[in-house]
Amino acid sequence: MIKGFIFDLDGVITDTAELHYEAWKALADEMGWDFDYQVNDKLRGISRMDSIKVILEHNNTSLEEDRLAELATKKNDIYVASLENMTPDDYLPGARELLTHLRTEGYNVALGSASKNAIKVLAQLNANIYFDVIGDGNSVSKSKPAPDIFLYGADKLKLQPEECIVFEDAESGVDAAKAGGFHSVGIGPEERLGHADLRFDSMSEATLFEIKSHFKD
Ligand code: B16
Ligand code: MG
Repeated sequence: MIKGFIFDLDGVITDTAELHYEAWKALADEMGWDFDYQVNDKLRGISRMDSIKVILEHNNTSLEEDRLAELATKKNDIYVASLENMTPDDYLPGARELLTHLRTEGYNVALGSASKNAIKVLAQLNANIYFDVIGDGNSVSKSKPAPDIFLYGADKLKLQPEECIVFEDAESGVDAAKAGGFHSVGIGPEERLGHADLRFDSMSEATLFEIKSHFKD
């Protein structure tokens, strides 16, 4: 029986991919690195330090770990400054409706994000009220596709993985959900999320009615 939901943040509740893109792009331009939307898409769901390594690999470059951390911090400063403009109008269409419905129906809800800025994003959206548990980039050390962040959420909700549905927009996120024994809902295209148990092109299609009928709750 489904008792809980665990939501990824970026790409499911709100679309920060563009803000991440702009911040990485500013850093890349300064460093003379090639960086485009295709590379940005590979960074979905993966940690900040793993992201900068993907960008360097794309540029056939390598740097010392300390320098990498310094540059990742620089990118983060740009990203965090851009979050100041985020408001409660910046939910992805359908996300707030689903979260509200889950609250009124009494489901347990956790956040399972790789972002170390999740608390800030939730505050900008005024979204804390929808979550019983916050799991973010500071909660576990192994990032997606390891299942740790979702196992953390389920444990705090006092639920078994098979009692929870994970919502994800990243390939690595659905991999993580599967590795942990969770049900999965993918938000995005078939090419990226065809391996999810259920997939919607966007959150506006992900109604509780659709979800319940699929998972026969
Ligand atoms: P930060 P999610 C992820 O969040 C993003 O999808 C990913 O692009 C980003 O690199 C990662 O958070 C780390 O973010 O630099 O803010 O710690 O999709 O897992 O909610
Ligand atoms: Mg995401």
